[in-house]
Amino acid sequence: MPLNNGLVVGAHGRHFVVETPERQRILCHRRGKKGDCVVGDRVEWNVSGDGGVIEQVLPRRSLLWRQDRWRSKSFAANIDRLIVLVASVPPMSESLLARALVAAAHADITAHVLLNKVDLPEADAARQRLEPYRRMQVPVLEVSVKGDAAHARAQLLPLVSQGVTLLLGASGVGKSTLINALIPDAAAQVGEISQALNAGRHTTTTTSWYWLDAQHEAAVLDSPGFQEFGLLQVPPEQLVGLLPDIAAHAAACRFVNCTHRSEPDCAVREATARGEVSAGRLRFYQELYDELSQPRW
Ligand SMILES: Nc1nc2c(ncn2[C@@H]2O[C@H](COP(=O)(O)OP(=O)(O)OP(=O)(O)O)[C@@H](O)[C@H]2O)c(=O)[nH]1
Ligand SMILES: [Mg+2]
Ligand SMILES: [Zn+2]
Repeated sequence: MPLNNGLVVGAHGRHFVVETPERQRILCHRRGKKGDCVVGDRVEWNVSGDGGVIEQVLPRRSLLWRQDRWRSKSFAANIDRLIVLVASVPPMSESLLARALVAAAHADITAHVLLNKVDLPEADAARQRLEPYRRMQVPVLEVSVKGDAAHARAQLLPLVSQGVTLLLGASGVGKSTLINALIPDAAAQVGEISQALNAGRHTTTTTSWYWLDAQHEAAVLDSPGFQEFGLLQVPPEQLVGLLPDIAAHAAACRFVNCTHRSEPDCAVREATARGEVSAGRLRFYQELYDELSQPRW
């Protein structure tokens, strides 16, 4: 019997929602319990009972993932771009943003930064903290999805109207609110920050696939907020190459294998002293380099 093609649009533990070319959604499980299938995967599957079984995961053109100390987590496969959302409130974690950008660069995925909730007074502080990213040519957009949804749509639609876009960001920055603004019938659950207790908040718990158009050519993926972002998949010697602002100066260091910490005539530290590289970014690099250089397992 020939295998059917499909696209994984949902993953819930060992169960996967597979969309067929005819746009039917079939509940499938993965043959042999392999934990190797993620949202965005193209798969071959067979009918089994009232559902299906995924026989084969087809080769990916991209995979965004993180490697923490004890586990690895794949966000999505075959995405064309990443939008990292940050917000005026909750205050952005620069480390999470910087780490998501490193993971995207390592996976060869174009990344954009979106600052949300610019209606709040904390917007200026957030803007300032994004300055180093603007300077290193990371595209940074600003919106207030709740305050001005039409403006947010006008900013975002040209960017997301081709291919597959993954939204990533800490809990509460407004990913689901943005999905609802872009796709009126999405009905993504939005968390009310005014609720004091986390229990009962409508936080997103699995990555969800939303088609933008009737032709199913463009999609936006909502994802659960994250708190940590391990990058142990990145060999330390590759790190500088994934940080454009540091890499711009590294070639001028006296030593080719300079780690930009205490070596003499380090062009990266000199550029930092002149204010051309932000001190926070140099610190981020140095701490991450040490973390990635720890003996593994
Ligand atoms: N002031 C303000 N609040 C906003 C804006 N956009 C979203 N919010 C609010 O921020 C809160 C969190 O929004 P969500 O869309 O649920 O955030 P999320 O990123 O999906 O959060 P998780 O699903 O937990 O990862 C909600 O109370 C929204 O109403 C905005 O532009 N301005
Ligand atoms: Mg959400
Ligand atoms: Zn150096």
